[in-house]
Amino acid sequence: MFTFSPEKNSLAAALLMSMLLLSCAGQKAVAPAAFGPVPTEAQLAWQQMEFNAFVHFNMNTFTDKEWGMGDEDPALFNPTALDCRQWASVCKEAGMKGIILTAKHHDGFCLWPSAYTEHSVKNAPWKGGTGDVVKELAEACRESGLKMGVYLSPWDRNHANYGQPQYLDYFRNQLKELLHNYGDLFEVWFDGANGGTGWYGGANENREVDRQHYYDWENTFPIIRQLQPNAVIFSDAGPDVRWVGNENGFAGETNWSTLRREEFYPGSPNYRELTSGHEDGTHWVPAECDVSIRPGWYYHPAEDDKVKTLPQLLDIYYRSVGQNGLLLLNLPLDKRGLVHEADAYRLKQLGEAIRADFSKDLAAGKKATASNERGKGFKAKNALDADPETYWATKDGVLTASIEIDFGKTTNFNRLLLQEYIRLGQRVTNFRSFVFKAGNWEPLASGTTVGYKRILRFEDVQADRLKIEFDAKAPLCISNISVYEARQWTDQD
Ligand code: FUL
Repeated sequence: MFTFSPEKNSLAAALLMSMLLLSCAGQKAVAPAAFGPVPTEAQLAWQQMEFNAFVHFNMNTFTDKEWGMGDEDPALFNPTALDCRQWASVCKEAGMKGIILTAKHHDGFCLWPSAYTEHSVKNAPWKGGTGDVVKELAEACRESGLKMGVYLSPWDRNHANYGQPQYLDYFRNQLKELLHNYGDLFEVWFDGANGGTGWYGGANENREVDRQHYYDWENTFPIIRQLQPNAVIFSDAGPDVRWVGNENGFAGETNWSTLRREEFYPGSPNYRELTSGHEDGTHWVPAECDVSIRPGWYYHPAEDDKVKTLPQLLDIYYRSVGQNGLLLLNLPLDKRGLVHEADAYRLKQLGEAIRADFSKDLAAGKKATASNERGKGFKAKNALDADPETYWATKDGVLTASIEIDFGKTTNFNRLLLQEYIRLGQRVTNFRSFVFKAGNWEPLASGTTVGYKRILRFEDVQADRLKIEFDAKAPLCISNISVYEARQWTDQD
């Protein structure tokens, strides 16, 4: 039976109160609401790959051309030592995470034995017509833990029906073969070069197409969604991943992953806007920066001494991955069907340099204080842990805030790496960094957008405190701030 006792009751009240206080102290603040367009899981996984290989290997390799007319004899395709495992191992050593192969370029020659054309490896002397490069690459990628993607040129200078509606059935049938028969693909790549002169089954004429409407993309994309739901679709206009608007591998210093997507189509004339995206973009369409390790996309013996230098490649890395883009670095395979020794050597150097420069984060776990914190679960220290899923966030309405990092000792560094928690959208419009010297905060480096990743390069600086101020369009969500001491690399390294 319950009897009233004043002592017992006040004890219970005190207990209840302390439990309440404890649970309040332990309660995580509410996460910021998503802002604007946000990435899908497939787009996020793609962005986190950061650095992939493009492989141009096809009929052009054997004719020493960049674009074939479509009348090339399949008998010309005869690699003497094709080895997809060699490609995969070179790519792995370079730190790449996936390989996209030109399964069919503009000349229409197919690297797989398509049932819909005679213009393929099945009529080549290579392996007596039983070879399938796409299959061999799929196996090599699977073995080495790389992901695979395919480039299927919409423009086909071999096909008699190109330019007519019937060609679309052919194109979609080929797409289905690629999507069906080779396991998981991470990306499907559609080129913006479309229409013009070609062999076209012997017609040898000029065939212009209405780039915006001819391909009826709205009815092609669902085939990919259905057969490869985890793949992203690339073209000038996305829908998932956009071309960066140049073939130098450079994203804009201001680079929004958002785009007014409806204003573009593959081959649209306003492509220069793709370099920076649109701050007021309606869709999440991050930039992919494609560039070749040599002047050409295809292998030409005359370019054996024109492989980009290590400093050039590192510059490309900083202007793509370091500017909120993904780097798609092209390897023109040689007539043997191998990555040429000169390219393989440079890629090994590149992988070593990137690994060495980003091996030791000098800000990791250091003391961080922020001018504003949203509350428990969103503290400044989250930006200095190694966990990409935790982030420092500010309160609703706080759009400018700073974070101070105390290294605890004088530290030499020359790189600053910033990342936003992009699952909730892209928010930062400007940032400024400072180091504390002789009693003053001296300006260091500044920039505009951050997005998934932004890396700033500057001369060596020695400091024991670093401060970064951000302006954003919505509460800040900064998942990572890192500081590194990178080397000056040369080709001799
Ligand atoms: C261009 C093509 O015309 C080139 O041949 C190459 O494939 C490059 C990646 O895209 O638009």
